[in-house]
Amino acid sequence: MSYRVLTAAERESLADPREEFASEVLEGLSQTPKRLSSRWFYDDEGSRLFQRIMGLPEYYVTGCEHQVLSSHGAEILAATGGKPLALVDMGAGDGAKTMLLLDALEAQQRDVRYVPIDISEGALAGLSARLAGRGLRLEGVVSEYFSGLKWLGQQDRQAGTDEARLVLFLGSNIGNFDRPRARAFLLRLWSVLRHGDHVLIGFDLKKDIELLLAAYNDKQGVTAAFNLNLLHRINAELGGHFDVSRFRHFSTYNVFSGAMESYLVSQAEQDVHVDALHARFHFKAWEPIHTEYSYKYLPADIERLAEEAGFSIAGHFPDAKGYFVDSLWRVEKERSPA
Ligand code: AVJ
Repeated sequence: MSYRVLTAAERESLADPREEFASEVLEGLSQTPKRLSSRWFYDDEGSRLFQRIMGLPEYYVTGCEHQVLSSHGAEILAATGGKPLALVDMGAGDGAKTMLLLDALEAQQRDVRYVPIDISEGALAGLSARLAGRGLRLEGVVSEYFSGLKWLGQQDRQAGTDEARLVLFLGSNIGNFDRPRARAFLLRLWSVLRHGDHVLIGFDLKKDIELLLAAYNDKQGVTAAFNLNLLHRINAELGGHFDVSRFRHFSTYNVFSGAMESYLVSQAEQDVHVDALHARFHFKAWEPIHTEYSYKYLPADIERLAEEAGFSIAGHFPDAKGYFVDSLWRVEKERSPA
């Protein structure tokens, strides 16, 4: 018998994102109930649609966080100490919110290195173009979040730097995880950070259900287009034959789990072939595909999550209406996570 161990480079070259999309679509549409993960929303068109969502009058999330960072940005940064800072951005998007923190940093004259991490090289190129001319040390990393963070850790150990780190996970992106997944994600974050580092996490709070329903069912139908774009993406990338007009967006609040849940509902009985998967999927009339969770939090939920993942809370920064909070957590290494 002989065997061969693949090198890291060989393994890397085999991890094809399109194949991952294909296998997740095959798996998700073969199950009952059918599901597709919200992580596939963000192709070029999906990212454009999400930019439009952030500008919608009903989608309060972005405006609230904008207000928090412009009024408390300086306070948040000051709470992370006085050492040179590595500002690590997971999911920077167009960088508009980061810009608010960078403005505050400039005023504090603190030495800063801005490290956005994104799997899309295009996204990082756009970001660095927008931030050019700010006289900022920008060192973007094209990778998955945790590979990027590990790389940063290695780099620090080799160079012996003693920067404080502030990791940003803004915009309620954590809401896409259910509680166990959120906990696992935060524990992983804790494990790659050092004692005394900080994370700033955006949580959307529980609130009047009418406001939630309006935010995920906007009048202009942008959120519907964003959700339906998943089917266009399957058509474009996997040779799918979805007639998108025969599906509708449906988003509702689950009072038991505390999450907005989004679905694509087949409005008729139909079969859909996806060429690249060599598979045909049957839809009963009014059968749903689950596509997204957006979990909403109580302040007490946030505190418990921090505790369970090994962080202490350095500050809660809510918007004026109390719809949203950016929560600043400090990594505690001397006590083990609960
Ligand atoms: C980007 C995950 C924060 O859940 O509110 C917006 C995505 N979906 N409208 C959210 C989204 C529908 C958004 N996050």
